[in-house]
Amino acid sequence: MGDRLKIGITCYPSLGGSGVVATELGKLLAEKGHQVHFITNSIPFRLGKFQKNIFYHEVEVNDYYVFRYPPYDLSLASKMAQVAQMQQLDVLHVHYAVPHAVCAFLAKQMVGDHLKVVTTLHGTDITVLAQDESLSDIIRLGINKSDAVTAVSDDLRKETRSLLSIDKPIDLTYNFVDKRVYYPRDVSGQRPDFATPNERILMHISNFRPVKRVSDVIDVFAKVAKAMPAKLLLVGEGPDLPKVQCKIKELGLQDRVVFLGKQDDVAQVISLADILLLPSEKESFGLVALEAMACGVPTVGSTAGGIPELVTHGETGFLAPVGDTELMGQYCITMLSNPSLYERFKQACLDRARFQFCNDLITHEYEKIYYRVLGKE
Ligand code: GMT
Repeated sequence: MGDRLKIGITCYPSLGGSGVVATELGKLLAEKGHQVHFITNSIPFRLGKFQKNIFYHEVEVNDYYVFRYPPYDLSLASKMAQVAQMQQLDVLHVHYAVPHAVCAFLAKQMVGDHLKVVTTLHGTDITVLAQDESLSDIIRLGINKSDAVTAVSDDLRKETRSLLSIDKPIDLTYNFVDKRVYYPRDVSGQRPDFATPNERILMHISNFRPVKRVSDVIDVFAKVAKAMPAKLLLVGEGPDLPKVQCKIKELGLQDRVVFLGKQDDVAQVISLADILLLPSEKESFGLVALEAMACGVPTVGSTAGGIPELVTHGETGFLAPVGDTELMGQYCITMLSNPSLYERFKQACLDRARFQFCNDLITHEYEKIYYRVLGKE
């Protein structure tokens, strides 16, 4: 164990927790001396500045006129095989089963069995797509043909086994945050732009898809705003945004809610908040709650999916059943009206993020998996 490896990483490179985790992992592996080759259709948005040991190979789709639909999956599989051969990759680590695990399997068929495939399941690839019968067999194939499969929570592991009848062992490898980036930032210069000293700030960050239940965020906030001076900062954009805007207007909360749109420097933005709201219908992990936790911000949210594995109810936040906005609102009020309780939660957040979900720990877990599939334990 300890050899420098050549690792190919494929993920969805645009916004989304799986893309963030895959990119951050690649950067950390490169820092540890491994050679990392991103094989994606555009530069991963968090890749940032030039860094030694990191390479990017763009997947270009052949839009030949006979194709009704350009075959992205075949282009990706071919590119994976080409890069694996040219760069002599040891491992292809793909994030998201569809289509990445299947493309990696095809690449392995072209390159040979010495190329090992590790698939990380992130959530919607299983919780939504695997329920579609037209896709479940191919998702199962991708998983079964991977040399190792990891899931970002135990809940997702269980769901994968039951939905797809998978017997193969699945490693539990939680998501992580880089502690050099996620820590309580000094926001004393920015906070006055959003709230007066006596106002509390609640925040929600997501892609505003229905699964995030942003409408519940507004209901929770409305309850809190009745009890104390408060502001709600909404970060991100997505399909439910217009609906949410209407609801805010209907409830007469326009002066209390600020839309920040998409933001890159999440650690700085999250540090403005007193509480993060995450009332999702489904959430295999909830990376944003970890980002908040690492900045010392407790979460109030739902008990959906893997959230309870991340947020310890009564210690680093409070969780209620999906849709119970009354209880979530009450939890926020309890926390915000009791400064010593709030301080305890804040400290527990910092400790839990640092010790349980630290970048060093989780990067090492992935390295162990790579060495295991390569027989280099
Ligand atoms: O939640 C999303 O809408 C994005 C999605 C993704 O593919 O990036 O997030 C999934 O993966 C994240 C990283 O592992 C998890 O933190 C999210 O909980 C998971 N989303 C769902 O399960 C709905």
